[in-house]
Amino acid sequence: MWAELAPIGRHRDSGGYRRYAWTGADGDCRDWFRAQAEARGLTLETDRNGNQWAWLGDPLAGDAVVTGSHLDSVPDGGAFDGPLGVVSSFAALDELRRRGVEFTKPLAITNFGDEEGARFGLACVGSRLAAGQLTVEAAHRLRDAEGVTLPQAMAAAGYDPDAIGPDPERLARIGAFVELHVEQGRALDLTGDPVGIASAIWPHGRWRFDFRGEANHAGTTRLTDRRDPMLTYAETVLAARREAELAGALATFGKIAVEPNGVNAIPSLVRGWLDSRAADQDTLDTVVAAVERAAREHAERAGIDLDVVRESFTPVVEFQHALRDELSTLLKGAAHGTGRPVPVLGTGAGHDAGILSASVPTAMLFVRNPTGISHSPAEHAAEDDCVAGVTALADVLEGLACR
Ligand code: HGY
Ligand code: MN
Ligand code: MN
Repeated sequence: MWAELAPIGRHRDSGGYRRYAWTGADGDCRDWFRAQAEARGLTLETDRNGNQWAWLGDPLAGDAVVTGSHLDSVPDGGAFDGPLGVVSSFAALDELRRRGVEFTKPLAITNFGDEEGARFGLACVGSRLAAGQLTVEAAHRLRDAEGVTLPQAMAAAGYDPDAIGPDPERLARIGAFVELHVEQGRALDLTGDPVGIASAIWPHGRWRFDFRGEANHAGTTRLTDRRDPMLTYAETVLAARREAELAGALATFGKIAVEPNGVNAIPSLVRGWLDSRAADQDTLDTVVAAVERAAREHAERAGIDLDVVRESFTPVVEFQHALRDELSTLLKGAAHGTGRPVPVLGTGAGHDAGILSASVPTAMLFVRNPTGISHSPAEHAAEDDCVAGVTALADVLEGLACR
């Protein structure tokens, strides 16, 4: 399965993945998902928002146990973020069939669309739409860097953008959603565990800073005559790092767009995107407010116009304690190579499970990432740890859905 998925959307020079929502690579990933579902005799459904569901048993029976993740990537992302959860879900089903278990509840494996928000800027579009956390109007307003809107992109991929919307009946039929995901930090590497259980997801968001100055000639405009937005942007990036350090939080300016983006032209506009995260909402609010204040002070002094727009936001997620503890119980003991309880850990990375936790009981399993590197072609997990993840997921699914 892994070998068939690996080449899809992989960039030949960077080795990273460019599987953006509703592009050809996304379509190829969806075709791969369909083939895996059909090869296992599962009934494939694509819901109104384009999320894929591979069912074993009657989807309408209710109290379903659902597992899965996403297949889309960040620009030049790694092979594991998302795909490890989907491949492990199919592999765990294969393992359960080998064990000869009898399912007492419907089981579904999912591929949630556009989890990374790499193309349209909003994270978890597929699961947010399903959970009613993104309005149809707001979704229709999303547009990519080329100005292509989400409806245009969906239609071009053969999906009906007017069909999207909340799916409460579908979510009401889910008894538990468990997402396996490669860890995007080094906690399990430090504790020496192949598998972990999620406790919480930090609150996090994305804010777009638009710095507007005055375009001019780089070779003839005196420094004192300039209104250069790049300087104000640079001051803001440094302020973000300072404020995050002060607060023990995280702040990243990882994406920038410059107009006109000419080597010999003073920019008229610099757009910078801030990704900020913190263990609690107050800290996050404090950091973002401090960064915006610093940006406005610098802009004021330099005669630069500034607009700040919050483009994506996810409040803190505390995974449901009963399900979290049930996973701990199901994974107790030497079955997972260490003989001690599987560690429970928080994360700063967002996931579909985090979005769905507002609607259904959800839990997450993490697989050790020896370097902690993610959102990079260097992202890696050892095969033994991935197998331990499949075994753990199979144990969890057996405990939740089988006699
Ligand atoms: O940004 C995140 O935390 C996730 O990878 N979407
Ligand atoms: Mn990711
Ligand atoms: Mn992910």
